[in-house]
Amino acid sequence: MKLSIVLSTHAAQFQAVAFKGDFETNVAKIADYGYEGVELAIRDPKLVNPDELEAVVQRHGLVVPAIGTGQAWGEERLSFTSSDPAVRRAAIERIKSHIPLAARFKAVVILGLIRGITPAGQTHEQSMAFLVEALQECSAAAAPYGVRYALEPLNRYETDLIHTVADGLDLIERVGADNFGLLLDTFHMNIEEPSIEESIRACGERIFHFHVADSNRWHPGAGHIDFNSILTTLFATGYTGFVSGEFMPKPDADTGAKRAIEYLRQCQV
Ligand code: LER
Ligand code: MN
Repeated sequence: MKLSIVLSTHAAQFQAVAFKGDFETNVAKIADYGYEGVELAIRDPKLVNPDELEAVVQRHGLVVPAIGTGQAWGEERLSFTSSDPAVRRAAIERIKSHIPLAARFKAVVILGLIRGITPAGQTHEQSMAFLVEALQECSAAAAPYGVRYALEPLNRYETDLIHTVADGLDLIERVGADNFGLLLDTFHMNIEEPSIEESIRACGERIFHFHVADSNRWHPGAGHIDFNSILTTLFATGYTGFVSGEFMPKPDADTGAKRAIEYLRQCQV
């Protein structure tokens, strides 16, 4: 099992990012704890120096399996489903601007809250139409570079759009692009899926990335999710990607990161 953990390149408000602050210090710690990868949360690729980023990550022997984009919603309210065409355009351009960095790292680009939330006065149907259109444009732009997008079903308290694998599979059907799939996150699945294992099997080859947090969004092992069963099911689909820790810095970031790897390494998968 290849393990990574989420790290923000800049200070972020998102609570479930364990590591915030000095980038290289955190990369060094993550490598030291035994992780093989670091998932980077990047609000805007313009704000990072790709050569420096690559040098730091390589210096510590890590790879970048995925790039998170949600801070563009969290800090700037960019969204694929805004009723304002200028905001939708900015969101699409922002997401396309991740392509060169993702190609360099062979990383999947994560689409979480950039999908937005249906604004007052707009129908769900209209939001879905905007979403499909945006995803088709982004997927077509990324395909020549071998870059893939993974949309993450999120729980009902974060958005009204795409809560489950079933919703995600319908969306995949509508988007119709081979480089568009899903990111499954055990925290959200525990809230929304009737059976986490059944949904993993249903998603199969369209699982492009995988987040782990326990039921309370602490590190795996701190709640009641059955990771032995879930990870066994995940790898039985033929999944060869990373299992990436995205959990709250509880009791603190370092302890959470150490406990997560210790717990996941002893899972029988
Ligand atoms: C991001 O990966 C995530 O899981 C969401 O909860 C962000 O809002
Ligand atoms: Mn997640």
